[in-house]
Amino acid sequence: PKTIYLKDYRQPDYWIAETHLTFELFEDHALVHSRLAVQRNAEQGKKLPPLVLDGQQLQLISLALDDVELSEDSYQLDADHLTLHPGSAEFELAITTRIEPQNNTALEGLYKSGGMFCTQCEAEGFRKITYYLDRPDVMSRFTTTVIADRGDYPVLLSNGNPVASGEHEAGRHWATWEDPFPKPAYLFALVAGDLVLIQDSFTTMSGRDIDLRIYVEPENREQCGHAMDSLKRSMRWDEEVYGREYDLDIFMIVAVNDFNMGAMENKGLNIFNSSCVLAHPDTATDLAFQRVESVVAHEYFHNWSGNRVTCRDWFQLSLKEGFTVFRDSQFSGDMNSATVKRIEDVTFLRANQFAEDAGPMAHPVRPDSFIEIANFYTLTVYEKGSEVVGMLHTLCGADGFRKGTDLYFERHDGQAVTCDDFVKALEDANGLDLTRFKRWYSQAGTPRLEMNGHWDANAGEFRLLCRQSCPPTPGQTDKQPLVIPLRMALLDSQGAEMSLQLADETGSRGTETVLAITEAEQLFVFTGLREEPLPSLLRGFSAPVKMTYPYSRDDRVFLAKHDPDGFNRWEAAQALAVEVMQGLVTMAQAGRPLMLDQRMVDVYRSVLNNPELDPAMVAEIIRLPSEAYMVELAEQADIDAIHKVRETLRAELAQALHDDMLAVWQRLSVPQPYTPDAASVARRSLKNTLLGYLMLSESEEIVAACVRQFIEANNMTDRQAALVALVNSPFEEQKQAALAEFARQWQDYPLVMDQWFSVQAASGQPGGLERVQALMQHPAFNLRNPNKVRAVVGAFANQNLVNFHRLDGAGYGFLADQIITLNSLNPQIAARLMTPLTRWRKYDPARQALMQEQLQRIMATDDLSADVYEVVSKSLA
Ligand code: BAL
Ligand code: ZN
Repeated sequence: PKTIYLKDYRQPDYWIAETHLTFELFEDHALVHSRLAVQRNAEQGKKLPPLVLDGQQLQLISLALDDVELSEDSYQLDADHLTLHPGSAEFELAITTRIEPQNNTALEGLYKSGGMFCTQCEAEGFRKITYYLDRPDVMSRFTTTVIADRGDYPVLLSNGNPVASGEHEAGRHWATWEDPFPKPAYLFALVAGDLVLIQDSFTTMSGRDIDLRIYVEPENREQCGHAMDSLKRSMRWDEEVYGREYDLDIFMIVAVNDFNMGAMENKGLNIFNSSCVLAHPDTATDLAFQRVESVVAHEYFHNWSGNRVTCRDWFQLSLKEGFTVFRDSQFSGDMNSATVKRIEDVTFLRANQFAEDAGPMAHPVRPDSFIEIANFYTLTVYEKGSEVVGMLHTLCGADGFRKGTDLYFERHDGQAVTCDDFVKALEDANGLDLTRFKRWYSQAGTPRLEMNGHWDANAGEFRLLCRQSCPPTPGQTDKQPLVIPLRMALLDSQGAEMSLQLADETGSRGTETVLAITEAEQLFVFTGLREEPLPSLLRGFSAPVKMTYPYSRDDRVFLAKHDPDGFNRWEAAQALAVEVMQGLVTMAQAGRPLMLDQRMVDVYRSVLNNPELDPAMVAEIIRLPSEAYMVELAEQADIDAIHKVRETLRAELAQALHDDMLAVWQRLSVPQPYTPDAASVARRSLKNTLLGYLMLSESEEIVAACVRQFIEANNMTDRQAALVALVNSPFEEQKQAALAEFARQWQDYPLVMDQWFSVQAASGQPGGLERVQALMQHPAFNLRNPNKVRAVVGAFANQNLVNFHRLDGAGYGFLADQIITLNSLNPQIAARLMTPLTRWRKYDPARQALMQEQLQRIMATDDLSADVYEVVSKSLA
């Protein structure tokens, strides 16, 4: 496989002004007729170069240039391209290809999911439909006609507005769609199926009525209300916060069961993994509801940040993804609790993206090279990309950021642009120079920010010394200083924020400020202080860095109780827990008894008994750092010790805080009618977090209450939380009864069964691998369905660390087996499953050797896909 470099980017030789597609869909094949209006790209010179179209796994049926059929000796075909030699600068190309959607298990291009036809073209799926210039800078006006059997496929959809439809002979019918907005092929979509429609409408800020439609299989009709509501709120929010109005007359979402990603923002026709659309209180947890809300918002927001303004090339993927993740995070924060949302995002980033940034697949937010672009839909491009946009928002301020995005959308509407263009718009709108800041786009690795403070009582000065560095990453050894926005305050001995006056400035900065750290080493001197302050640093996690400051444990306790900033109160409690757990890991490794630091009990008790705190915040604060995060923080991770320490600490906390936890839990457990509002979600979150702790007491009353909650719950959040608690308990009889009852009740609901699978696959109870192997034999399991693979294999390898990393290496062998099988079925999913094996350097020599052995076994597999090859070869490099 070939490496593609950003530095080699050049404009295409030809443009495609218009694309007319006709799909004839049959059960055993599809015919795709395309008519392309092609023009020479004048900027590339006058000479006529060959036209090289992308195409893979296609059978070429016919090819005509300006209505003249081309003979086989006038063009060249290879596995990836069709090359022909135009005689003029402007011409029409007519191509017919034959494909077999029913055999497409990779779920890229046109494929069948259950009884419906659907597409996934990002990044490079369109070339599996027809020969085309399949690159995001080629934007074309599409007209699409779909022809299929009316009985089996009454609904025929594509991008844009419906313009005509009719009947053909033999029970077939057709529909034509016209998309007035030029778009790259990756935004093309088609759906044909027997679907029901949930319809609503939205009046835009300029008074246009938009027809909103969600299409699902008939049995899911009742599960679309939340997605529709989320869509309408997203549309309003984008108008209010970004001034962005929807453009077509119709906006459609289709739910599909077999889908590699969460969802796809095709113009006017979003195609969703059903897990990101369907939500009903009986079948979906609060977490699932939140995911639906954020994914619906994300895909909708892409209409501007992605579709109206798209990417010049795939190296710029974060231009649309980082920005859109930032926008959906802002939206979720506005809809719920902004602080809790930030805590969730930071927790996820630190446990997962930081690990990616420290591993063999580390790459900049704007990668320099790739072998397979599908491998770069990563946490770095998405989540770190969003952090980079968030820092720009911090540096410009909310108003300045809005001015910048207004300019960006105005300047680049209808264009395919770069991350530099995005930053330039922010610079121009705000009169800023962000040259140094842009290193965030080109430099991989998680920066370290070492902070130190010095109090000069005589001068009333507090000196804050910042030192930044960044560890080497593959292909990048020399790192440059970045611009790091540090949101901070200084607290007095009562926890109140002090007035901030920098020695080299005249005006005061109020009581909270953002320091721009731009140098490898930088000193900030705060003056006019009447007492020694305790700094509250990196509030809201204002930069994606690993920050250290020599806080004592007592400092952390103080901050956890008194910092006026909610995020940093949580952060202090987390940091305290991390420090305590790291200490306990050392004790466990030395075979010493594990002694609990009473200060943790003290913090948790004060939080539990603080009636002012949002219950969702309490739940976040008393949740111990995950095993994955502890692994990420460790130089060499001892997963057995980490697991033991975390479980022991949870049990000790449950015991020490039993009465407090029980009192709060009982108060929250009073039966109430189900409501989905944020306050109720917060209460359920805390109640179920406490149930998890209380179950550790192994008291029969609690177990009985847990079983009761499982049986009597009026919503899936409570039912599933009870199931999780039982599955992770030693109460075998109750556990098996609950699992059997759950499966009996929900066997016909694939998404609910996904939960049933993942609860078991992720359980750290002994025998995890055998459990997972048995689950794969269950009739509801299907290796061809990505959701099932994620629920069983993914949950086991990513969340069940203690079982996955068992010392005999059987967990690694199992994962490698699945990757090898999936390599030929669905390379994208196979490559995604590689992640846990890429982290082999984190573990002890024995495990390292076992993981490498499996990587080598994968590497030696015949017909390795480019997707898997890239990850495995980089992991072994
Ligand atoms: N563009 C791929 C799916 C998403 O990020 O929205
Ligand atoms: Zn996206």
